[in-house]
Amino acid sequence: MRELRGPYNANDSIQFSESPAMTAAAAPNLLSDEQLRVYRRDGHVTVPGVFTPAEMDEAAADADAWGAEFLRDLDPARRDWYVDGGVRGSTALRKLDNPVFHREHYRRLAAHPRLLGLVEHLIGSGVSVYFSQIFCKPPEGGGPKPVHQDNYYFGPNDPDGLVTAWIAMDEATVENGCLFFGDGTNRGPVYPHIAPPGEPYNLQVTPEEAARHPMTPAPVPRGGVSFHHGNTFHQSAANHSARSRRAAAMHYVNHATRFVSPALPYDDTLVVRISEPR
Ligand SMILES: O=C(O)CCC(=O)C(=O)O
Repeated sequence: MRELRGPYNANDSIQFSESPAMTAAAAPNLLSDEQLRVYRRDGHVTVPGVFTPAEMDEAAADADAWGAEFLRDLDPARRDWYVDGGVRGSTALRKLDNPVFHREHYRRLAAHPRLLGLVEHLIGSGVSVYFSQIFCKPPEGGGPKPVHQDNYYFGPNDPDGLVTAWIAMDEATVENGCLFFGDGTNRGPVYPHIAPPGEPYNLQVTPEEAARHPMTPAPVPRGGVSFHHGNTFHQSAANHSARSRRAAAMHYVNHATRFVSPALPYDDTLVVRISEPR
């Protein structure tokens, strides 16, 4: 899959400048001991209030504007990858790839000190966003994402060197398709994945393996961030509500971690360096 080149240049240093909307929330820069314990035990932890409602308004507006442009210019050969097949009566995007590379707004979000502190607490200081995605999960049919492990998709050399920060731009509930996690699967192996015919992007663990692991819902308030380990089983249901469930997933790695055996092609020239080791 060819990527559009974005505006990011690896020599750019990311300067975080606070816009008026980026000042209000409390600053949970570090996880508490309890949050860290939960992450290590369950493979995921939810931190509310990382971003303000105004920050989420700006991020969602940027995603919507980019999405409209992207859909207008979308090559028909790539529609299956990006258009949500579950939504009837209109054309809605399922996802957008690499917002951190392509969009200045998401680059600033990825480097925001309130988020960065939490990420570095989990994987160490000095991090990059190797890949990022906006999951649109549109109302009235936004499709499900079956049970999978990010480390199968990414194949990192160090399974603990990657964490996904999933930012809730809308409140994510069971009704509109929040994530569900297999608690403790972070401490198990990465399992083989399969993809349905014609859906190479839809890698998932086998139904037999999925059935062995109970999945628990993890609702996230708007502006909260759900962090998950790359081995943790997760999935989301379809959105049959009237509300959208937009989320930005940023896949951070520390600087010792590379995607060495990825299941899909990831272009490492699109990696965005966010911070230096201290
Ligand atoms: O947002 C979703 O529904 C799927 C998210 C996901 O799979 C991820 O962030 O790794």
